[in-house]
Formats: sequence, structure tokens, C-alpha cells
Amino acid sequence: MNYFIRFILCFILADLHRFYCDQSCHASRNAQSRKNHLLNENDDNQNHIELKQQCNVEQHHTPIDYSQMVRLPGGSFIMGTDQPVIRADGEAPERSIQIDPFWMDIHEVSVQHFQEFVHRTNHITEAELFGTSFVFESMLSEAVSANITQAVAAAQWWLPVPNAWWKRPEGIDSNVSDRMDHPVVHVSWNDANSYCRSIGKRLPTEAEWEYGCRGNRTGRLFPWGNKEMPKGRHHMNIWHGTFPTNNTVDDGFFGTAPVDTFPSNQFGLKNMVGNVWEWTADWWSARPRLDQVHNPTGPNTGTDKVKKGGSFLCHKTYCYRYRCAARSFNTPDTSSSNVGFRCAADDTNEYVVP
Ligand SMILES: [Ca+2]
Ligand SMILES: [Ca+2]
Repeated sequence: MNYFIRFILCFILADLHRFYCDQSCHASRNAQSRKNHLLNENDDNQNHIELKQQCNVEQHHTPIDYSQMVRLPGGSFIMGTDQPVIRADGEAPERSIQIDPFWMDIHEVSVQHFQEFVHRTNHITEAELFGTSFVFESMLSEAVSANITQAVAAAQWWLPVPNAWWKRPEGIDSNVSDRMDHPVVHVSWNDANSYCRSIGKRLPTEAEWEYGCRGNRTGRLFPWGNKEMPKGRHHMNIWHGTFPTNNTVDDGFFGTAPVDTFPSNQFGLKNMVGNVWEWTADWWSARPRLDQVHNPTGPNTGTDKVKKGGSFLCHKTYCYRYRCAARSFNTPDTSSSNVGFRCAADDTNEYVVP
């Protein structure tokens, strides 16, 4: 199906978004098969990887570094919306939620910080184990595109790119030398969880993330209010122009932006919407649990994890998910060029004012 028809369907059939268009907003790994294949290639390799993965999940016990975090005061806030844009995602209903105080990273985790984690722990990401990761096709060089024969049936502009991983975001001929302050990408939920745990932190719950996004502004679309560009200023990195054929780069960024770009919200958090999607701790369900009103943690189990905030690939006519109430999902072993994360931490007596 060509882009024009897909675009029209997305625009008109908003409530069918999940069934038609949402399948193309992201690509998910369809099975453990390729990783299992890699793990079974030889026993020595398997033992080597398993040993390293044991190191990955080791919990860090030294004090948390709060220097790039903010303490959110908690309290009650309104989660979700009664005016859902993408109803099938479970954006509705509005409900009053109580959140305890907690800490959250000011920024999405940068390439620099993820590299330090890898050096410290020898972590091997799932993109490396699988041997491929998903990249939006217009990000690729002609040389890399020409060598890709496999396509994702339900997501035609997402390509499984060999050797795409956090250090080579667009495959073999790319690098991160000028993107050390950009958000790390090609990290699965499992990778993100390992990172946060290694420094004594954790992934935020969906409710914590949304509370942080809203920044004490009830019922607003974005962290700063309802206008996409207040006073004509860009506040986030999304797709400007015509998706997916023409990115006018009005906000200054074709791909990711440095994690400290754009104004902070009232909590001091940056890029909660746009730039990269952010993993949360919760399992996905399109029906939010309404029985959980105090520090909700979502379903007890599931097959996908919730991600929040949208990315540099989001456009209002397609994947209008750069809103605090919006939500989407991927399997916990999926990685792609537009998903990253930030960490949170419990509010304990450990923090000492410098
Ligand atoms: Ca942009
Ligand atoms: Ca973000």
C-alpha cells in the first residue's frame, strides 16, 4: 500500500489507528528465534554471553548519583484523558492517581552515559545479540539500504538493519562520535532495565512518567500546556513537514537532538515528549487498571512494555503520540532508532544536600 493511502487511512480512521497505522509506528521483534539461534551457534559463545548477562543484572549498591536528577514531590494528579486522540491505545479515562515522592533523571540517558555503563559492566545489548535492530528507512545510507532484503510486513518503513546498535545507529557506516550528548537508541527494555539497576536506579512506572511529563499542569496535552509551539518557539523534537516523505527539520533536528535541548517543564525535566520514546517499567494493556490509584504499576504480566512520549519521527497526522497521555508499546527485547529511556529512583533518606 502506498504512503498516500496509508496517510489518508490514518487521518480518517483515528479509532482504527491501532489496527491499521499503529502497526507501522514501530516494528517489534517477532520471536526469540534469532537470538536463540545466535546463542546456540556454539556453546563457548553461549557461555561467554550468559556470563556477561549475569554481570548485566547485578544491582549496584553504591550511593545513587542524584546530580542529574530532580526530586518530584508527588501527590495526586489526573492521569489519562477523557478526550483521547487514539482511543484504542487506552489513553482514556481520566483518573485521579496518588504518587509518592520520587526522583527522575532530568534527561534521556545519553550515549556518553550508556557507553560508560558498557565499559563498567561489559553489557551486551540485545541489538548486538540479535545482530539487527530497526531503523527508519530514510535514516539509512544508500549503501546500507541496498543490502537489506528483509522487510517488516506490518511496518514498511522500518527496516531490520544488520549491525545497527547503539554505537552504529544507522548500521555499519554510521557512528556516534558527534552524538555523545544525544539519547542512546537501539536499547531494548531489558537493556534499559539493566542500565538503571546498575546504578541503583530503576525505570519509572508509567504513572510516574506521566506525572513527570505533566509537571503539575492538569489536563494539558504537552508538558508546557496545550499549544504545540507557544510564542512560536519549538519545545520538542518531532517530525515537521509531510510524513513520511518530507521532513522540513523546522525544529533543527532530522534525527535525535542533544538531551539538554529545548526548555524544561515545571519539574525541570527535558524532552519528556519528542526526541526518543522512553521505556517505562509497566507491562502494556490497552485497558488501564482502574483499581490501582496509589503508585499504580500496571498489569501483573504481559507481552509488551509501555513506552511514552513519542519521538523525532512523530507527526500530528501520524503517530500523534507526543502528548503526556499518549502511550504505546513494544516487546521488551525490541530495539529501534527512536526508543531510549531515562531512570527514576525511590525517595529515600539516602540523599544528602551538597
Ligand atoms: Ca525534528
Ligand atoms: Ca523523550
